[in-house]
Amino acid sequence: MPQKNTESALSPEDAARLEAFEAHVGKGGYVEPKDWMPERYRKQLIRMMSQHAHSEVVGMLPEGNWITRAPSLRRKMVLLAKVQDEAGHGLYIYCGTETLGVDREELVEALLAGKAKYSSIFNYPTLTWADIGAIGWLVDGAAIVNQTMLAKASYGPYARAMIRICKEENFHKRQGYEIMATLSKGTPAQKAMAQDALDRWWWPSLMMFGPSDTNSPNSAELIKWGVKKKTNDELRQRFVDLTVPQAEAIGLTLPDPDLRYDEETKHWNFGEIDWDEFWTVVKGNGPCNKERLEARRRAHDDGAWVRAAAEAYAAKRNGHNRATAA
Ligand code: FAQ
Repeated sequence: MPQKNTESALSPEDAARLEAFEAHVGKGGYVEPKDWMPERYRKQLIRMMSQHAHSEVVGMLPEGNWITRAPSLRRKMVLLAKVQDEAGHGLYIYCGTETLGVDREELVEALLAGKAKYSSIFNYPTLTWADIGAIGWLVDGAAIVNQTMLAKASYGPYARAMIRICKEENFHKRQGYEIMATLSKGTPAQKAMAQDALDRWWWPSLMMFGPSDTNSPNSAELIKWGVKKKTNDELRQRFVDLTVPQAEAIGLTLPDPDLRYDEETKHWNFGEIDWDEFWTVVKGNGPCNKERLEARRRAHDDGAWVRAAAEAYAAKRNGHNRATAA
């Protein structure tokens, strides 16, 4: 797979800076917003962090669907809190992205125009209550595996955001696993509902980790610069290894006839991922892509008055502060 270009035609001064930068991140050093960084590093981070922020925000939609239909008050409160957490993660990561000199409005416009990517996983429908359990267990579970690595990323604001976010994702994962465990111990119909949700969410969850290493154009550069510490396939494998015993513990079966434990490698081998499905979803043609973007656009329009009010309030406060300082 061809790698993306790094820096082209550098001045001798920038070449020396690049060398020092690479030595610094190579030793595990952090990069802060005001530090010198290669333009390409900045662009890569803006790409990755904005996609991540969009994912958190779009990711509220599949679960948000079930807030009014949660089966008890307790479940409703927990789900509400989780969905609100995802909004917070999105805002937190947008703030982190802004430290790289990009405007949040620009990023949001790209999302609403359908030009920006967000995680493929959020383009699948939530058909039953068990899907809420499957999302918490698998989607948040996958996010934790990925984000625990990103908590050591070389860009300081991103790494710090991940530390806080991972703590909340752990709670999300537990609430999802608990829903699945409860359903699995319930009536045959409840258990069947949990199994059906697992059958539908398993493969899309594996796709969250991105294309296989041989087809991942960004990985080599991100690893060289310490943004990613592990490859897509390494993280996917870790997720499978962690999840197989969890499924067994609650009596559910992962929908993969090729799943086998390899005594030598101490890893679970798994079947082939349907990459055609992955790219179809990434390119905007998954089951819910259009619905998700329409919902985001509607929410953005409906929230226009809040943004206008916040700006008017900030302008008033600024005027007041200037007047009291004079
Ligand atoms: N979906 O070269 P690579 C969450 C794109 S948060 C869509 O391997 P890279 C919490 C990729 O962007 C979930 N597109 O890319 C939650 C690239 O396109 P580009 C989000 C994908 O960056 C839970 C192209 O394919 N997490 O779940 C996907 O090295 C519940 C080639 O790929 C993050 O964003 C995909 N799955 O690795 C919220 C974590 N995979 O930009 C609500 C941060 C790849 O060149 C409810 N991001 N692509 O046009 C990452 O770790 C990485 O960016 C990867 C992709 C691993 C996603």
